Amino acid sequence: MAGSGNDTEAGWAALTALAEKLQAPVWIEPFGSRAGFDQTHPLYQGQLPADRPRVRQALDSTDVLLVVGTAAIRQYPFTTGPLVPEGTRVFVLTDDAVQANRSPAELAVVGDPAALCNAVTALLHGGQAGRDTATGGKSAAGAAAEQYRLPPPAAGEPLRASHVFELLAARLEEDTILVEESPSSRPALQALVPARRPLGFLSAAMGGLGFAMPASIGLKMALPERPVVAVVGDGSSMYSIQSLWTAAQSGVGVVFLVLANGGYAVMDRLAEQRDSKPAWPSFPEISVSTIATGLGVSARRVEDYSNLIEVFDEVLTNAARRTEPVLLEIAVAPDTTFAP
Ligand SMILES: Cc1ncc(C[n+]2csc(CCOP(=O)(O)OP(=O)(O)O)c2C)c(N)n1
Repeated sequence: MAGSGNDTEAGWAALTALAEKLQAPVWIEPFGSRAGFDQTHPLYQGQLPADRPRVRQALDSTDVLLVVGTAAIRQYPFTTGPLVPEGTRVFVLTDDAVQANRSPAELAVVGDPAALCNAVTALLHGGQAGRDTATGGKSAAGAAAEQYRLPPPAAGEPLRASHVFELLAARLEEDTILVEESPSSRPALQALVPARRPLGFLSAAMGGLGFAMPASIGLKMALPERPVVAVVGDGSSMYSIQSLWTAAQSGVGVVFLVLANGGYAVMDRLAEQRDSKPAWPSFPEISVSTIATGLGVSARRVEDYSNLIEVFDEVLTNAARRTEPVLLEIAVAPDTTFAP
């Protein structure tokens, strides 16, 4: 399991070499802040689920879980029972002593994850290739992407987050930095839009809202040669919306995609899972594109699939070279399920 602490060129290379030598499946950690592994690699399995029963299911028949660059294993929300299947041995390599200390692992080694992976690879003898992956040779990442893929909406049907992500994935340049703050659709985003370079994915681990908009502006200022795309829920966008003014004033070419489902969908789903009615209102009247315009950022609202294709083709072509921010408020239907 690759963690955010492995998200360096050296970390990706070292873990790839180790995984390939073992022909071992590679997951990324639940709710990670960064990718830690090439999400288009054939051994990549997707994001490990965030609750224990599904972790045990995903790791069924796994003899050893090697955790690289994070703690074992972030969970949300809490469920009872063992973290891993009976008999699965857990080892951790991390440069963070706190992560090592809180990991229920047989052994945790503190040091640079890339150097530690390389040391493990050097200890292995050849001849391990040919082992089946955890899914019998079929990638769980491919299956997860399949689960979220949708046919285009029929006439009169609303857009869904998955439509947006599929169109996005087909257009993003390989070195794009994708900044995520779209709580209810994060699982679909992770399944459909793979990180292909270190720093290809960035998020506030565990979801404190208000990070993505200013973080994406700072990233584009620090790394102007890379395209920066922020995918933000309409509710989340309201936590630091004033940062758009800075992007406009300083000429920072971030592409902001605001998924406008008119409410706090993830909170609504969590309330339903506890058999209670949401105590907070929805907000279909909030117009993020109007607010953005008022803050000096060029903004449009998109409601239609073919219009979205046109606008994406225009806005995402040569996104690296943008010197002005742009915001697209994309109307989507709220997701009706949530299982991170
Ligand atoms: C600072 C902060 N306040 C409140 C929350 C609780 N919270 C988590 S998700 C969420 C709603 C996010 O809404 P939106 O961005 O529209 O995404 P959706 O759930 O609709 O996908 C809230 C209020 C939080 N995580 N951080």
